[in-house]
Amino acid sequence: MTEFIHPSLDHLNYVDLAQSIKDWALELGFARAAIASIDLSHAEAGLTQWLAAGYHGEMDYMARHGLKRARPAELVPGTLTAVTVFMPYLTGGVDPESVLADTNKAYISRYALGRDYHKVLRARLQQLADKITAVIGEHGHRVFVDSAPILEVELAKQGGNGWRGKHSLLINRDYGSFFFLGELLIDLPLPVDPPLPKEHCGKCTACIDVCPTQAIVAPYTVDARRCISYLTIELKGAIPVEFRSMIGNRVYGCDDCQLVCPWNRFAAASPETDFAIRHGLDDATLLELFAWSEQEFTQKMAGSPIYRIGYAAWLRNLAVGLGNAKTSAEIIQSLQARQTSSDDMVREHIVWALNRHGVF
Ligand code: B12
Ligand code: SF4
Ligand code: SF4
Repeated sequence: MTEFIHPSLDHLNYVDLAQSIKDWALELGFARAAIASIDLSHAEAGLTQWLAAGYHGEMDYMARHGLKRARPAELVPGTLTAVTVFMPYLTGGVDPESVLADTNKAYISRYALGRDYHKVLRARLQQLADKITAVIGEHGHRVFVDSAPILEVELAKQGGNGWRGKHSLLINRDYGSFFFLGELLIDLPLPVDPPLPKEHCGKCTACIDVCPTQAIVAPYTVDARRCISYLTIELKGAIPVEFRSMIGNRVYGCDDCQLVCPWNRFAAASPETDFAIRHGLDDATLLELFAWSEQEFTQKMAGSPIYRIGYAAWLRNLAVGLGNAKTSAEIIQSLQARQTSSDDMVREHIVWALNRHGVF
């Protein structure tokens, strides 16, 4: 590894610095790091069309920054390049397919079984920025992890960390797609890595075909309003009735388009202890989670990405799952026990679920 101290940025050997940054990123636990050009002008038309079609639904923040999302230098003045990284999150646990197949179980997206990734990735990227500062001195930079303002997949693709699958997510030959992306926008003219010469989806359309709600409306284009991830995580109010039966037992996010992808067949487990499964969330039953009090939810989900949706949306999602489960006296009783819930939105989902079990 190249380690060096330069007294002034003018004399930097940027090629060595870029290599060192990538080495440090791997030492900090990222699986891959690349330097990406911040010219995303090719993505502007796609972004504009996506927003114009209303595919962002109620995610107003997606439209708020307009084309700045494709123009990092307008978002953070002085930005010249982006360090783009990813970190895998699978940590083993029960086979996802068996959980999806059991209507009594609650399927929670595999990224949300452990500690909130925003905190984990942001802290590591900040450590990377601090390391660069320690070596070259003060410089302009800003860390991004899943924040709405920038097109993260486009940046990762641009730096050659993978290609965009037809489900719209980034895929890497060696790691599949079960990873989080993060970036460091930086004011250094680092030599950029090229995008991959080609993508590797070929004629496959498995992700489009498997999507329970037909949310992938065209290759590379997701209508968020139909996506179970949006319906169970981003949407604050009632889940439109037309989607409830299609959601099945997916109570927080959805992984179907990634589970079916051939590139994920050999996805390796993440060594990150922060992503270790908490509270048996990989294999919990709908009934046990539905029985949690608000206090239990708050205590158990503290530090988890699930905390963000709040108790009402949690019960809403579980009620939909229970409505889709095989009818049993236990399920009907537990739904009835919560019918006095103070939240109108939750109550309406419970009534829907009871109706599905023939209770009117
Ligand atoms: C909003 C958002 C969502 C929305 C919308 C998803 C979407 N596909 O746009 C919802 C809530 C549905 C969602 C769901 C999920 N998300 Co999300 N999401 C984001 C977020 C914040 C912004 C994405 C965005 O800008 N969308 C808007 C559209 C315009 O962007 P786009 O898809 O890149 O659109 C381009 C293409 O459509 C392209 N295009 C249009 N037509 C054509 C045609 C061709 C031929 C080509 C090549 C391209 C093309 O042009 C557009 C502009 O570049 C990013 C983080 C970030 N800041 O980037 C995470 C992010 C994309 N999500 C992530 C994850 C993990 C998920 C889920 C897997 C979570 C889950 N398990 O439930 C699901 C997967 C659903 C899916 N198939 O996309 C990860 C993906 C990691 C990876 N491997 O790529 C990200 C990067 C977060 C992170 N930091 O790790 N997400
Ligand atoms: S996450 Fe689920 S609902 Fe969303 S696009 Fe993928 S398969 Fe469809
Ligand atoms: S399932 Fe097939 S089309 Fe979809 S991302 Fe994977 S390889 Fe590409």
